[in-house]
Amino acid sequence: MLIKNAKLRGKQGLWQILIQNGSFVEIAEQIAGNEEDVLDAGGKLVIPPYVEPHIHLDCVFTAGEPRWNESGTLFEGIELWAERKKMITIDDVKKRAKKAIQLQISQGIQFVRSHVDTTDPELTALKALLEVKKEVQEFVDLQLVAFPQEGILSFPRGSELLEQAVKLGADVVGAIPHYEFTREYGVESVKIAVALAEKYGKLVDIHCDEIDDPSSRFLETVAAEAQRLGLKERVSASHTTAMHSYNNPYAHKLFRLLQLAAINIISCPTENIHLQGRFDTFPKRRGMTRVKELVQSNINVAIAQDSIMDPWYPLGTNHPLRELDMCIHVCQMMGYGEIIRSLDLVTENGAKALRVEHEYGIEPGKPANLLILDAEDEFDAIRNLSCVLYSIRKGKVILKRIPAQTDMQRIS
Ligand code: 17E
Ligand code: FE2
Repeated sequence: MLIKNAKLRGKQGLWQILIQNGSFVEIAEQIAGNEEDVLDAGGKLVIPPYVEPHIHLDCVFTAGEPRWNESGTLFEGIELWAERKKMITIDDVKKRAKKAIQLQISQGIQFVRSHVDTTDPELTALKALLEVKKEVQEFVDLQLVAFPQEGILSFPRGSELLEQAVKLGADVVGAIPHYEFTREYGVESVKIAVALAEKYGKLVDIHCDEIDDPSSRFLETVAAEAQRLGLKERVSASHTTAMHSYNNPYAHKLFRLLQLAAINIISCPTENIHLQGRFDTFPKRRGMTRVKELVQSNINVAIAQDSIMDPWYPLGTNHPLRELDMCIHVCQMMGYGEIIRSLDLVTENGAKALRVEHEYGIEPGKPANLLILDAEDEFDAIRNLSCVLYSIRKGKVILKRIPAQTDMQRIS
């Protein structure tokens, strides 16, 4: 296949992209021959697929079951999920997760990391999602995080279940230190998760400091463990919303450690603008991590949806540009260059966090995964929340969209 008239990020003019046997072969302004299988991008922006680095596929489409979260807090969400969790079956989880993955495909997402609750003696959700992972691999790469929603040390057999989940096939080990009964349990839980990942050669992704408590400082523990063991990008910290409430001198000190440790931060803009600040009167904190300052400090930040209609968040379309839109507004990343560069947060930075860079990017030799957006450039895409016209995976068109047409009279 030859894609013609493609705009590429950071490059002037229009480009041609040659794909053979599912891989990129050549990217040049003019490529001779190949007149048969031609796709005209029409001057639109071609980018690598979107990455969804943090979603809870076991919980999707359960909002309102058994009740809606009326307080809008993380804590009511966890209580409601504990009730809904008692009713899950393999079939129930698979159906809901596949519906969400279909939605992700429709948005141009091809790489997904999902957390899966392991605080269930049967590990039903994990067993279901391990099946789903195989069944959808033609369309998305799915990583699974063993995520102890109700704690490692604060839930009966929490640690044992976590290890069992890794043995069953989870790719990543999680923890939730800010939710453990005590600060000491929190610190210990991070150490357990990192040690487990080390033992089995897995990645780490910690739900970290998702609370408006300025004394929730588990990110320093995560980063210090990563630094001590030299794990770097193999470790991610998700949410880190307490950072919004840290005093600036402490944040300054923490940033040095984050730079040294070189871990990833995953922020969930719509989720946390909704869940945080719920115990404030006025002024209300925004409760998002410091994305702008992290990016300025060269720390890898990716942004994520987190929830689709679950006990924590009632909405969710998994449109990466909607998440990005929320992020650049809340974090005031609205300089022209900031807007242009921010597309990295839903593409390359996510690929780095998921450790899939070797198969990611429009470069000769890599799998031919790409999107054609209905946009001229990044600015246009972000301003208009542009849709995906084509999603191509390993050289195969897996999505083609014709945008809705509007007929209206012209003003003079
Ligand atoms: N679990 C959690 O601890 N935090 C969240 N934001 C979600 C699930 C969605
Ligand atoms: Fe989460």
